[in-house]
Amino acid sequence: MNAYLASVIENVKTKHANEPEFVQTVEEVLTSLEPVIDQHPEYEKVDLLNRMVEPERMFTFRVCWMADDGTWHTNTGWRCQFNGAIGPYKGGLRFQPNVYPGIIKFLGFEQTFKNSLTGLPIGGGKGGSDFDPAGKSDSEIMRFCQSFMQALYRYIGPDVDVPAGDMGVGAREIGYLYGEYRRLKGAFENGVLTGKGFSYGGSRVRPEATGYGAVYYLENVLKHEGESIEGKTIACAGFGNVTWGICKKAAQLGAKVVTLSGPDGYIYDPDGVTTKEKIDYLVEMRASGRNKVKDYADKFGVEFYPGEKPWGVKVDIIMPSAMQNDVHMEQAKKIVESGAKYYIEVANMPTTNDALKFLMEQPGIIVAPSKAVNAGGVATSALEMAQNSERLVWTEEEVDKQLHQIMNTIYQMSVDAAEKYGLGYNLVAGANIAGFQRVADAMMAQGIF
Ligand code: 2IT
Repeated sequence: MNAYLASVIENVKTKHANEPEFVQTVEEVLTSLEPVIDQHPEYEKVDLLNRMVEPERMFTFRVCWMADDGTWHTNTGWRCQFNGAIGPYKGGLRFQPNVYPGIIKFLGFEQTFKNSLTGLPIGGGKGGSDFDPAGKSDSEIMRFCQSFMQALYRYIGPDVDVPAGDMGVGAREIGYLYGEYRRLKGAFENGVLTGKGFSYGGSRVRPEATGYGAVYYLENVLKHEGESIEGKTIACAGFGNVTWGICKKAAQLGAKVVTLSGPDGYIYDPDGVTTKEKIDYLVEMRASGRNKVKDYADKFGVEFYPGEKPWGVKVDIIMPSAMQNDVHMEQAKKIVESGAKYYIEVANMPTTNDALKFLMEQPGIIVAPSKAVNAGGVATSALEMAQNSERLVWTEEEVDKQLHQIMNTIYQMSVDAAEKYGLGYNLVAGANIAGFQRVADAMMAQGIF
């Protein structure tokens, strides 16, 4: 391997030994940049890569909140402003008990490349808390969000850093967060957050955008193989906002999602999650806070497999859309045995590096990376920012059209970037290279700091 690249990866491994998820994403991304670094000695000359793997800044703050029974609780909050070279920091907030700096940094690093790929002016950021929303009442969630924003508001702003949702943070939480921001600032600066409700500046199609974008990207991959999405079966994971959007768009286009998963196992619905009743039920399941996919099996009388993952079920397309490191080597082997031809990552870093490499080596499988496939979410967030700053509202058709175009462009840019560097049809390396190029150009132009 290129000696400079190897030394940067080594630095990160040493410095972040207690943050394996961050090491994992840095290793995955930097490895695929090898031909670029080989051909561009100017990056090594100014040690660009060690700057790229170091967040510009990161805040840690205390978040205290009162439970309904009057007891007080203390959590930790974080916001990582990873890279602002091409625009205000942009990225979601994740509320989940396993959140710690390693998760926030991995997500912030991925976000930097993903946001660059959208072609829109957004830098990379991420934040969250180790707060567990499961089983919390609506008033507990509101008090937590208000307290979180009391700490966060001084670091963000429409031209500074624009958070959004991620796991555990949906439209309800964004509403409470924005209400507190508005109260503190005494101004209607709604461009400070995206994923807002439509009544106070949210964008049409933002709720569906990640899932729709993933399907638009998938259509490009299928077209390359001379295939169409109609009649295809899809295995998804999770049952949150992203999976919901995939089910909805796939159903519109005549395909069907046949698996969903949760922490309790997975369900197999041979008819597909295709009717309005089934698709709407996903929203209800998520809102219930129970976090159990078995509810779907109980309601619609389909098979539930406790404690298992859906990888290995016979389908045409695999879309891991739940969370990081959902697919390890063991699941990757099952996927290969199942004969699926398309492995389309959707969640952030859903595949371990060894499993990803293994899948990419299989001649019969086409692999697409999440930072391209799920970029429609944040791209539509950027469209929300544009509408907020222009003080106007675009129609559903307008937003959807732009989202569709952006996804087509992301796909094409990835294809072209890999080809330019002699890597053939490699969507994974192509996305990393294309995402890197724009941030690198901007950093080089702005001088060293
Ligand atoms: O992972 C992601 O891209 C998000 N959670 C959405 C970020 C955003 O700012 O819309």
